[in-house]
Amino acid sequence: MTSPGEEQQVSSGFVRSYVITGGRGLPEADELTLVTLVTIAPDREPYRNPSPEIQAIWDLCSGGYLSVAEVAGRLELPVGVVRLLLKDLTDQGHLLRRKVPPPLSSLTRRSSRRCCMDSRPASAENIYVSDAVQRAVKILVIGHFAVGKTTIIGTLSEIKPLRTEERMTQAAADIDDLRGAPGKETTTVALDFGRLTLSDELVLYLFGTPGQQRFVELWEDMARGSLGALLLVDPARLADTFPVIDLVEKYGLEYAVAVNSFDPHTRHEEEELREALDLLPDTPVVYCDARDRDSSARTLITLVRHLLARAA
Ligand SMILES: Nc1nc2c(ncn2[C@@H]2O[C@H](COP(=O)(O)OP(=O)(O)OP(=O)(O)O)[C@@H](O)[C@H]2O)c(=O)[nH]1
Ligand SMILES: [Mg+2]
Repeated sequence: MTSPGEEQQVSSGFVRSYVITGGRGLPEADELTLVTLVTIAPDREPYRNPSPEIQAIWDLCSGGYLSVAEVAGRLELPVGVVRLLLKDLTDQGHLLRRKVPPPLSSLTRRSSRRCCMDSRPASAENIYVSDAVQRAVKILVIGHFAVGKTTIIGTLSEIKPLRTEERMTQAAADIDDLRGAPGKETTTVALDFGRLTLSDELVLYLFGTPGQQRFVELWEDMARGSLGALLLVDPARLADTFPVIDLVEKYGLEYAVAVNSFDPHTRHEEEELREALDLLPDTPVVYCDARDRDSSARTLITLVRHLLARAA
């Protein structure tokens, strides 16, 4: 707390966001979701005297389509700030966007069959989504602390996994250390994410979402518009998964359970695990090694098939 007359300190990130946005309120997430694909329209003339951030977005987005989250991750800017700057570019007619994510039923069975197995790591030179891709969807990779979320995203992603920051209000202030910024009403949480092209037309973004109850506000944002979730479980720490399942069910997410066994000696039988986690009979359970690409790909295919079956 600051005493009267004492100057408030704020974090450099907070100041930076404020300066870049000119203190304007950030746009609603619905306007430009994390997975909206954007590019600079080919016929547009570059700005005169752009800010460094607009220039950086212009340069990055002139090469092809990228998701909003990728723009934020690559430029190391908070996603809210990037949304605001992209909205400005849209209002001025500089930006093209791909469609909003499709309803689940429009995903083809072909997509699920070809999922992962066809995808090749993007070359170092080509960071952009293929021109043929019309749609991007979001899948959450969820689980308790240190269960392998970042690992499985890194294993599956065709691009080097990225990080972006999401804002949260003070819900977590008593846990997160806000002493450097008294009076600050928001805190940020880092999300790591990767990309996987599922078919010629469809790209999937995997977002690692922390499972602690204090991130509930983040969940509201992340669950909206997501296709479903991969729930990572360490069988040696089953109790840590209960609150995560509560969150998944609270937000009505379809999910598959991926058992990421750290200790090969702690092998729970599937029935035992289902009972312990109180799973519905049709919730898929897959044993996987988050470090192994084939194993992780099989797990993701199981989830996508489950989502398709649910949507049918
Ligand atoms: N033995 C083993 N180690 C793993 C496996 N998956 C992940 N790890 C390791 O476990 C540690 C935690 O994995 P992360 O991927 O960082 O877990 P996380 O869920 O992203 O962790 P937080 O984001 O901190 O909650 C890392 O050191 C990984 O290398 C696995 O299947 N087996
Ligand atoms: Mg992580």
